[in-house]
Amino acid sequence: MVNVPRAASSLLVCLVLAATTAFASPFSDDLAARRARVMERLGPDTMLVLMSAPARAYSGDVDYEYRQDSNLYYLTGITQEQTTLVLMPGNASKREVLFVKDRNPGQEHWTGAVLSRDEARDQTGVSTVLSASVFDAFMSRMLSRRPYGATFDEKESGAWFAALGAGRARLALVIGESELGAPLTPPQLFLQKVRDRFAGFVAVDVAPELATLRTVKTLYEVQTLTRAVDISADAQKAGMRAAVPGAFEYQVKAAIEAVHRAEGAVSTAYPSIVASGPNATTLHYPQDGRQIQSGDLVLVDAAANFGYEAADITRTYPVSGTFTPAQRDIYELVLHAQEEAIKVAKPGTTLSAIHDRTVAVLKEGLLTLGLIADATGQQYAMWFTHGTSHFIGIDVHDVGSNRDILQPGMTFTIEPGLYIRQSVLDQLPATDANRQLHAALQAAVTKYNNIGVRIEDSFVMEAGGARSLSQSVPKSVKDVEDFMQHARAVTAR
Ligand SMILES: [Mn+2]
Repeated sequence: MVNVPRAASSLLVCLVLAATTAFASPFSDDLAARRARVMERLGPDTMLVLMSAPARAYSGDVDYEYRQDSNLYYLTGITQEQTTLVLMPGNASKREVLFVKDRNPGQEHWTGAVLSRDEARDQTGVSTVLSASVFDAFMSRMLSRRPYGATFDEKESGAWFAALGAGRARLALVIGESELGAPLTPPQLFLQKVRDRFAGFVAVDVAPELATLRTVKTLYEVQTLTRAVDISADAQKAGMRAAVPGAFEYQVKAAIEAVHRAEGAVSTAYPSIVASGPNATTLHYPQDGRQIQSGDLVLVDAAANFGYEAADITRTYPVSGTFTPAQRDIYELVLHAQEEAIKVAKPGTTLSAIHDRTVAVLKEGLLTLGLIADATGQQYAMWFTHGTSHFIGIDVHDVGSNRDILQPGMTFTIEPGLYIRQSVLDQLPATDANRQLHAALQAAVTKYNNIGVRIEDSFVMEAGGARSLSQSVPKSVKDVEDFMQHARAVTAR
């Protein structure tokens, strides 16, 4: 709705200003606004250098599917390798410079089209696009206060040169943590090189700054994520239809991922989890070869990456159409915990507070079910073994901290779960207190053993509270059972 007049006015601008003007789109407008916010925060003494992710080998000379660095994608939308963005907020007019690899028709015959510099300019809204082959020369000039070409001279880049001369220049990179023994990342290698050769600047890690910006989503991002969640919701329902007794987990997974691709998703947002029966007690169950048995619960944690926004949805459902009483006890407790957590998810609170509320509800319920003997301590953590929430966005576990104050535009999950495994009791350290605990809980653990339930939705924070984007996937006991009974009837025909 908002996009229609913006696109129309961009078209007029392009027609009037002719071919030299980049063709703006709602996406490139949003990218330009993101870069403007970054530059405002960095200030005129800073130069930002953001590098693309390296390609990674899968087997021999075959690479994994390429995945762009999330921060570079956030500011450029470019999904090809050998891309570098340089922002110089102090420059007179050319404050954004993009370096892209050169086109090469011979290579493109093998591996597909590469963006021309004009295409890169149109997609990103960055007006100065140079060849990746001149990046080193450009940086050498800029870091030694010498002009580059006819454009980046004293008049254009004087503020940066002055900052370097005065020793107050800041070179901003995504530096991150560096573990001894771990290979250096491209920005770490770059920093090593320029530190040896040039002076007058300090290196600063820009990751926290970018994280602060990325946690509050733009309208464009929320719209894109909403589409990612819609696709994922359709896929979850396809999975529920496919999960009949006798089907293999991989068949359910295939049904889900077919919907992702058919509706235009780039990929899954993370490896799909289809865990039937006891496999549901493995949080990130990676296999998919078990044949689903009648009476099983199936836990499906699967969602799509659409336009580099990652949805995240989990549902757990009975393949025979009806929860057993024991399955239902656990399911209703997890669902109740999620409902109570959603009530406290308002602007001004934190993911940490949402987790605390979830834990309180789970403790109360676990005590009632006999799965813990004491609700005041940490016994609940035998069965609830992960956090309740994380931010979602370009990364499925997106940037941001559990202590960030939640505000409108933030997107996150609420995903309580319970996983009942006999081995947890059996592995308690052999103390007198634990022997008593084991005896007290054994009957309930026998009753609920091998039941794993997780319920997860994707939310956007709004002024009035958290709004679920994934509510179209059945979730109440009645809705799930209705859907499964109907889905099975349809399949049986
Ligand atoms: Mn999640």
